[in-house]
Amino acid sequence: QGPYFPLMEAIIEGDEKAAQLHVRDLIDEKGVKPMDVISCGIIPALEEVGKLYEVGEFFLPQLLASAQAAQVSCDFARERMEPSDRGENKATVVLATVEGDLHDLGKNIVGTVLRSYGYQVIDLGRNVPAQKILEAASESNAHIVGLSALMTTTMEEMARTVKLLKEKLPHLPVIVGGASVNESFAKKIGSDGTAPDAIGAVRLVSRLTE
Ligand code: B1M
Repeated sequence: QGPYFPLMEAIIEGDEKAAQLHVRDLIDEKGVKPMDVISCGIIPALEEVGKLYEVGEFFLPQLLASAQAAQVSCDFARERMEPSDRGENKATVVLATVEGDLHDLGKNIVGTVLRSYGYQVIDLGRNVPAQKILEAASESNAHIVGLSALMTTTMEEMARTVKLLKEKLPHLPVIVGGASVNESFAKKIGSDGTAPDAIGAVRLVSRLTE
């Protein structure tokens, strides 16, 4: 039980409307910070959904419904966020989930938190070809690129994307993330680092763009 329980339950059940109502209640009525709603309510609910899927209790349609409820909840929380540092000239970050990968909930959370810290985020979406990421990074004069991938197959695509970016824009920092990305993989593929979560991503971006 606890204040986040109804929201988590709504996300796990894939009930978009109820999830949105609970997020509103937590933020507008109970005064909970939007960031806390994401890290203590939405992310743990998604972790639970992931476990249910892995043990075969949940199937794809339920996963999709939960993902949708989580996204709607996240969007609502983002609307309520106060940028902590708007006005400061913080770096431009190009974000993308690599080609072949449709998982974007984690990337979206990373984008939300970066924006709330005052970074300018150009989110290219999911299933984004390496060439398109390269073009966007160079046209926007990005200070850093962040790539996300969740599947074994798309981790290979992530490696190819990092390689292309490093060949064409050698001075541009590239960071990577996603459930199965770790420090040694990040290093092996020639990226500038990884972070296990959104706050870690903000710290890394801050360190690499100062
Ligand atoms: Co799929 N899926 N999925 N899925 N899905 C996984 C990844 C899987 C591990 C589940 C499993 O089978 N155990 C498995 C991959 C296995 C593998 O390759 N090793 C899998 C599979 C197989 C598939 C399909 C192939 C299923 C099918 O069709 N048979 C299919 C693939 C489609 C495709 O991509 N081509 C598929 C589809 C889907 C849905 C569409 C239903 C949905 C995604 C919806 C969406 O994203 N819009 C979905 C979901 C929800 C999951 C699980 C259950 C949860 C992922 C998630 O959103 N987690 C996942 C199982 C799991 O991870 N336990 C699974 C919550 C999210 C907040 O965490 O993304 O890790 P995460 O992001 C974190 C950190 O990793 C980090 O910060 C975030 C916030 O804390 N982070 C970064 C992420 N990006 C970062 C970037 C950074 C820094 C940090 O710097 C740039």
